[in-house]
Amino acid sequence: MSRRIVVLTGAGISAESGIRTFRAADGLWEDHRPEDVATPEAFEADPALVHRFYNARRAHLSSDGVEPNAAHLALARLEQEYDGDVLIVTQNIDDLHERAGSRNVLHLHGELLKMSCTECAAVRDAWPELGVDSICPGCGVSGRLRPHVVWFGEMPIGLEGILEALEDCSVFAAVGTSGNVYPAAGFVHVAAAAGAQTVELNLEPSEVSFGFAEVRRGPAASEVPRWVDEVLTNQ
Ligand code: BJW
Repeated sequence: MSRRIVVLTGAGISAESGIRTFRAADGLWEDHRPEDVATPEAFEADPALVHRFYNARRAHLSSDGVEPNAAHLALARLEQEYDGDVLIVTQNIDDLHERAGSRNVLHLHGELLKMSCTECAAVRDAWPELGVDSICPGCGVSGRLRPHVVWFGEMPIGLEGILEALEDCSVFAAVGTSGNVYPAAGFVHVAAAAGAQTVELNLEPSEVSFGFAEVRRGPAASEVPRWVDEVLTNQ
């Protein structure tokens, strides 16, 4: 088996950086019903609302005080110091792993700082504000730009490569994800079936905790550095 660690991250890893999770009582979707903003149908029905939601999140991500926390930094250190491969598969659309120094990062659900064009399919860095009249700089068509994110019913990004990595990893860790959303929630089963050690790091039990050989409870900014230290010490 390869010396490969796959780390799946979710909204919980960015909570201590000041980015709200989705499903907490005070979460992002407290103010917005998921079906109002996180489906292609919602975007078609009310693109202005969906653009406002993502424009606000983009502005927040770029605001002072939103920085990688100790969990992001520890995963970057893991990639630098582990004698093997480290792949971060994040469901998060923020760029905090990259800002922490991680290089091998796949954004399963897209990236907030990118936009795509439904006319010409080009993906580019997003402007701070997108709107219903925005014009694609590639094809020149108006009203076809959208946030480069994966909504319910859409195909996650990079799934084939992720499944290959899961089928050939020695360790699988999931950090700060509730296990509500597939296919990510099923990754632990793929890794476990392939013989990987599995560990969940989360403040609370997730919907798929039962699938992990080990669970560690606590805030990511404390638990992840502790786990990374152990992995590097025992490698
Ligand atoms: C802390 C912490 C701290 C807090 N420290 N921890 C029935 C069965 C199986 C699948 C389906 C089904 N019915 C429908 C589906 C498919 C559907 C799905 O899963 N639906 C469910 C509702 C059941 N999935 C899809 O449609 C996906 N596509 C798809 O399936 O394509 C077809 C296909 C794929 C593969 C094979 C064949 C076909 C697409 C899903 C797209 C999800 N998109 C979103 C929005 C992205 C853009 C945006 O950000 O706005 O992605 S939804 C939202 O949920 C977002 C997140 O990435 C995702 C996961 O949320 P996450 O990260 O887990 O956050 P929370 O808030 O739920 O949890 C936070 C956790 O952190 C909690 O556990 C806390 O305890 C913890 N925490 N503070 C540590 N300090």
